[in-house]
Amino acid sequence: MGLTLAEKIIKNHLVDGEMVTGQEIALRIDQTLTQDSTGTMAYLQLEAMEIDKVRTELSVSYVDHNMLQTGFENADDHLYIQTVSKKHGVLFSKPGNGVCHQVHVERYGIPGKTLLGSDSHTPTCGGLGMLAIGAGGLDVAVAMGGGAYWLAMPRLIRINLTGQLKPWVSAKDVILEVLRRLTVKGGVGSIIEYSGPGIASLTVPERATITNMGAELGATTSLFPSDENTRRFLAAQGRESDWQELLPDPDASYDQELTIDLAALEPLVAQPHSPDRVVEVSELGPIKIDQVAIGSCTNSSYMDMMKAAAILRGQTVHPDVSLVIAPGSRQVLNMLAANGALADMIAAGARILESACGPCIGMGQAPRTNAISLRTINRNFCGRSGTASAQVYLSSPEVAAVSSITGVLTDPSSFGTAPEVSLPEQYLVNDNMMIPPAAPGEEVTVVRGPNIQPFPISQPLTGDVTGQALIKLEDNITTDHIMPSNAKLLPFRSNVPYLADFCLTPCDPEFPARAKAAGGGMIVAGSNYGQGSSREHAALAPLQLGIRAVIAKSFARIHLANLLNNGIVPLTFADEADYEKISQADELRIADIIGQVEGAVRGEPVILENLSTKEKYQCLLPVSQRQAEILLAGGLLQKTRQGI
Ligand code: MIC
Ligand code: SF4
Repeated sequence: MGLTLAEKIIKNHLVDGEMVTGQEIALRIDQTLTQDSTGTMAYLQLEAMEIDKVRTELSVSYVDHNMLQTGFENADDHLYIQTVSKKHGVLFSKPGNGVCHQVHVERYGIPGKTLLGSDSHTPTCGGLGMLAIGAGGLDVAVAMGGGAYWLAMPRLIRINLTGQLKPWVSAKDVILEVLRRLTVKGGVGSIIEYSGPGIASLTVPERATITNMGAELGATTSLFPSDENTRRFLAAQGRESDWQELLPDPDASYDQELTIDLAALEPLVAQPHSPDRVVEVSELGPIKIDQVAIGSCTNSSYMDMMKAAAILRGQTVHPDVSLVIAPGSRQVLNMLAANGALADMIAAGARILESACGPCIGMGQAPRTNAISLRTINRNFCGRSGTASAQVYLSSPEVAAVSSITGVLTDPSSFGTAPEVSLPEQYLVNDNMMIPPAAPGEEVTVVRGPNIQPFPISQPLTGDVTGQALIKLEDNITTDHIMPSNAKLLPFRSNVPYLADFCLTPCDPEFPARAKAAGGGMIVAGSNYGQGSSREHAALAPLQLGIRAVIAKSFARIHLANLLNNGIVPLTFADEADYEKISQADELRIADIIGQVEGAVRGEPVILENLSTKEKYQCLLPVSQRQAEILLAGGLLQKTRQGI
């Protein structure tokens, strides 16, 4: 039988295991990327593992998240990352050069290669036919050191695209439709491959919008074939030599298939506070809007920006709307400046932000109390904008730009002729904000500011694991709940002790104090616990507070790996009904952790005792021998130090 696209790339990079769904496989990683908000931790871990020089084909370190320099912290971290990158052989992208995923698609992604990034939206490069996976910083640090990346062989989902998008409907609507159908849990444990006649009409930047938001489906990654459109894009970036054709075999088989008729799609919008609460714009009607934000790694390409500029040309932003625009990269910004499109945006009354994540991660532009904010970003989790009471809607740049003029949520098809923007023949290439690593023999001093504090390292697990159920949480808790990120907290990503005082506070402001008073304990959660970001801080902050185990109905992939990598026991209920039987403050015990983890490797259940109710629950810990050793050692760093 033929191979799917993902299977072809996996087969070429397989260093251990077999391509059997659910079995652990190890992949050779060709490229890595880090960004600053997860990067400081990744490089501290790289240093702790005593890795001298990276052993990948290419490792790039971006600064794009922690860009507001309201104190010394972010600037200190930038300098740490720049110097540590230089020392260890990592290419450094200066602040202002752009959002990591946008720049990586433009300048470095290569069809058929593997990319591991310390950011959940790393699959953006899947738009180029690259197997691009998001992971925690520690996994990326291991990959930088030449180590393989381990994961359970995903299921394969094929999304067959037919037809062609109507005017005013764009790539964002395609992925919002997928989210509407599959939900934020629908991609967990899966790789999504796009195919069918419809893909011929989608350029690489449009495909990248779609693969980017595969992260919101919980997918391991998403992929488009590498075809003539890919060649054209790479040629326009002056990188045609990076192109190779890469298509699935015609007789490849998939675990699940669905078809989307592009011609049948209408402009869509995701309602607060989840990216899968998708409805047609026309269904919601003219909701009054306070803020519009166009940008983020989902929708900040040159083509997206040109569409927004064309809509804004000769218009005026509604008096009650604040329109903020963050072009995704310096390449995009420079091209908009050169061709006059930037002037059209400015003339219409847009507030132009630097090329960075910005509002997407609450780094500035927090909207007013109770605001309605319409954004082209990928996540509308509660509080992520920096304003707890704000209601964030997600849409395409077309819907966002038109609505910024009308002042209300507007189906753009009522706005006249849709702008036609095609892929440029030639992008403006200027890599002078990329700082190369040190030449052989060149001395580099790594500069560490006072904001960099030691991070917690878990101890080997022995005896019984005991503790109170410190909090009981519902389904779909995001990493933005576990470790909130905004302009006030992001500067402390290299200071876990400080961050820990904010852990889970959106769910319960008393949680950190309670955890500290109890000397640590356990977390009980619903399904899809830890969806969203790759931030390892969502494991490190609980670790700092003494959390020893998380018992959930199910976990999101990256967060599960982050818990294991940090020696926190992640259990799922064998019978979800047992979730109801645990109350906050119940005393819990996992007796004989070593014996039970070893049993789990053989497929035996782990018994969780509720000492308060005298009940026992069967739980699952789906770990391989390798993962069991990591967990028992107290995490991957400990295990790596012991030498695996
Ligand atoms: C996000 O979009 O949530 C982030 C901020 O890019 C995160 C990384 C982080 O928390 O630093 C992600 O997606 O992994
Ligand atoms: Fe940055 Fe937002 Fe993309 Fe995360 S989702 S990388 S914060 S632009």
